[in-house]
Amino acid sequence: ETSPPPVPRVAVVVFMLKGRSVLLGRRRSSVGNGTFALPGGHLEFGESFEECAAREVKEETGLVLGKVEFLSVINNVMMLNELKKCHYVTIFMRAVMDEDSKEVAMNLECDKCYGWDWYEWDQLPHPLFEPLHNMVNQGFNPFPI
Ligand code: 8DG
Ligand code: MG
Ligand code: MG
Repeated sequence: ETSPPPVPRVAVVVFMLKGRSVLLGRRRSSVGNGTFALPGGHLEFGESFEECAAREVKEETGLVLGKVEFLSVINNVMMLNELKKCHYVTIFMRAVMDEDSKEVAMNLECDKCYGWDWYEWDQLPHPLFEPLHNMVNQGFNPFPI
């Protein structure tokens, strides 16, 4: 009954790019269940954005990141239901994979994700996870050129 007051949290998510494709997974979560989202998660105490990006991608997909770059940040407040909101400051990073890399994204957290796959930027699946959907709709493009 006496839940602590809600606070904003920091999340780090990663645009994994390969050719013109991006890595997305269908969420298995009370937040955005069934929607397609980037790999990522909560910033831990003392971590850099780069460290958090590499850790979350490794934990969720097994992929090992090389160079990781900062891309953008959003302040994202989502209604969970009529009474409850969640608030994330989400840091978007980018990691470019070798286009002909044969490395496979494994679904290492089956309880949180239905599986990972590469999707062409021009043919993104839907529904996209709300914060990602909003960025794409505003014309955001994660590719270097
Ligand atoms: P953790 O326990 O591993 O730290 O967390 P997680 O279970 O991996 O958290 P998450 O839900 O995957 O990510 C944390 C929050 O980040 C999520 O609830 C909302 C915010 N977020 C966005 N956009 C995206 C996105 O595209 N993908 C992911 N995974 N999270 C996102 O704002
Ligand atoms: Mg995680
Ligand atoms: Mg996650």
